[in-house]
Amino acid sequence: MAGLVPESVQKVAHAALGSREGDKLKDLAHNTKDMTDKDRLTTDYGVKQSTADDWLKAGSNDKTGPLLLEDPFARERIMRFDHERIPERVVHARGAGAFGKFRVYDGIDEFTSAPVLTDTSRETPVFVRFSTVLGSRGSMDTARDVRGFAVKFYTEEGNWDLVGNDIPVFFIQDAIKFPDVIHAGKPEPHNEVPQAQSAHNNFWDFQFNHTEATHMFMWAMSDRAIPRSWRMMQGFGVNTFTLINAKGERHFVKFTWTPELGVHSLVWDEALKLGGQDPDFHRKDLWEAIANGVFPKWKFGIQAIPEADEHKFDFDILDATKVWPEDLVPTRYIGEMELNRNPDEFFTQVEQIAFCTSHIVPGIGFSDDPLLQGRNFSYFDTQISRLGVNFEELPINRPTCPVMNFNRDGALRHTITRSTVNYWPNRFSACPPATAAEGAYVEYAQKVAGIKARLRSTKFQDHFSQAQLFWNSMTPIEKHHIIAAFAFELDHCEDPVVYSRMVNRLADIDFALAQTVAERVGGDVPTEPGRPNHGRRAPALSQIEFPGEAPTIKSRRVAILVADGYDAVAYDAAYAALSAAMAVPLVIGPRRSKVVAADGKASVQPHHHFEGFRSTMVDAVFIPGGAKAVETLGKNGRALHWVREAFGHLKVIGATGEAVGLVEKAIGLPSVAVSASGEVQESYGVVTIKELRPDSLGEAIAIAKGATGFMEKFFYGISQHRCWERELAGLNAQV
Ligand code: HDE
Repeated sequence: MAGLVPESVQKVAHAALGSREGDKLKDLAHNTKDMTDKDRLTTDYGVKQSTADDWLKAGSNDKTGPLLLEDPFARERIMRFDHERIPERVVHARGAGAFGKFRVYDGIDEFTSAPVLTDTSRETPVFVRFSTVLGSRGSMDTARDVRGFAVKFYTEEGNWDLVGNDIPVFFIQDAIKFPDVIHAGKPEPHNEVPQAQSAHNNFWDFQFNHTEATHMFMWAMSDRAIPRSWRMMQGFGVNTFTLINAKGERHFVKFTWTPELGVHSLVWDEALKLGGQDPDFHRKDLWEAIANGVFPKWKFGIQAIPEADEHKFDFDILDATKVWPEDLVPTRYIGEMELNRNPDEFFTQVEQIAFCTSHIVPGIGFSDDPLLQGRNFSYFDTQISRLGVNFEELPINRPTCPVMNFNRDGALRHTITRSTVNYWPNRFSACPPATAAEGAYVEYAQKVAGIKARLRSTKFQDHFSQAQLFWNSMTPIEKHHIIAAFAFELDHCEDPVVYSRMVNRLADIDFALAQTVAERVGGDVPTEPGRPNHGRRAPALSQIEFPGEAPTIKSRRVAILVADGYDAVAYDAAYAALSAAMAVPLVIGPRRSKVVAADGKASVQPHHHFEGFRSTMVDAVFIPGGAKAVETLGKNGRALHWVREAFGHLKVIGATGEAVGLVEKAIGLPSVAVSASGEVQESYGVVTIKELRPDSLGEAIAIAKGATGFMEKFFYGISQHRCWERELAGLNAQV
């Protein structure tokens, strides 16, 4: 039955079944049922039900009569419904995820004995969940927030959970502070306001009171906190882990994911609007890309430091508020992850997946990072209150390798272990511990010495150097965004103590930053720097300067605006070229019913109309000419707003023929040179031409800098994500 079982899901599932990637799918198949028209409605205990509509009553055809409590069908339905919810995650409640596979292409035997990182012939199934941190389960996807990036590798040696974020550092150094930082960020206790926002008194009060948070809040005010897509974010393990090789040597490591599509963000105004216009923007984006076969990919990288070099840096390498700058410890990319299958059911897969940082496999170890060690306790503990003590038995969580032990009972245990003994040692030698040769996890024999005290080593005390390094490494446009973010956030703090102190804190990072923000939010404008800026930079921290992959417009949404009388030739040419480049053309018209072209023959049924779908939901806009169409669009306030808003959000706009005048009218800026000349013209990301004909396209559209053709220039602009020159020139209309 078409539509009953999601088709996209099934296609990839079947393709994967013969591979190691398919091991998890095969495993899940034991618990997966397809609902079909052959099924008949039953109770949970298997008895067929004659109706789903009427509760058993004592009445007659003239009189309905009271409901009978005896009705087991009705009671089961209501009781099951009453208990449908489980506690949402105490943080990272809002999220979604997908299945995929991981493969290492540059095995790192010199660092680890873990086959998942050494065996290049292996494919490891994964499930990844992305999330925001502060909002509750129904909150908007585009809030300014850190994004979770949690990966469960179903390895042949057991599950490895790498529970990371899209920002490489964290607010606090010691896990004991976690309840404080989260309480301060979540809605305030007296009125449960605001939802999914850091823009409030308590959040910034905490930041001021914890100088260790300085580096992290700079990242949180940067564009990293408003990603365009989960597919366009980096992921970081944040904590320092260790790798142990076959010779028993240990390295400290940090793990990184880098997306194939580049690292890109929304602009703030857009993020705010999307929160209302499409609160599911990110989860739909991931679903749509996978359903369309444009599978998101990330390269997997490691930074490694030999154990002997632990103390050679001017920061503590176990401090989660510090990055390991790439000029000191370069990232080596060794593997790739692809997400290629949407979940079958949200609750049983995305909501019930349970990550534990304590889940590692032989060859991988922890470090004495005081945040990581606390996390290792917390995640396991929280799953017990969310899902119960048998959470590892849930289909999405259970490993694909054998599991056998003497853990027993507890709520909702459902593995039936046949044995007369449930302890070790036992007279049958049943289920003995494994030897190292059999693959047992053997702890690294780490020397431990010291006093028992509540301490933090001296190097943990430097809270500003890397905050300055981050600020110094930003491009002018990124700095501009950070200033605007502080101005927004502190404007939402009503308590003058909070915003004036914070403004002064900014002077510890950069004097000009502090002055500009103080002027905007009303704190006392600092008269001198809090501390000197060391002036060092690390360009890889900038997402604009970050070395990108080959430019691509794969999976980018491009709106084509039409009305009756549109130029069908230009439309067809653009639509075909966009589809060939694996972009997603979306036709937007004044209505969703048929729109007829200028030649009176061609027609199109728009995907959406101007009111229903907004410019915030696309990456670029194309408008084919056609005198009548352009006249109609020019009289439609919402259509004009579409163009003006897309321009304000720095999106590339392509227009041909009469549509060039429409763009001119909408943006009304003489400094953007717009003309419908025979030649291709480009001005601040507005690409125009008099006539777009298929023969002006050439065979394949090369997406490269310096391209000259109309479509080439338009595509290159889209591949660059946004036209930053427009913002730098102060041309983005405040929409
Ligand atoms: Fe978490 N974190 N965290 N966290 N975290 C949770 O576990 C915690 C931290 C991260 O998609 C909880 O299953 C402590 C850093 C992600 O299911 C909880 C500390 C990083 C997710 C918890 C941290 C993260 C969580 C709540 C300070 C980046 C979502 C629900 C020591 C490396 C995983 C749950 C998912 C979830 C505790 C700090 C990432 C309460 C105590 C640093 C991506 O156990």
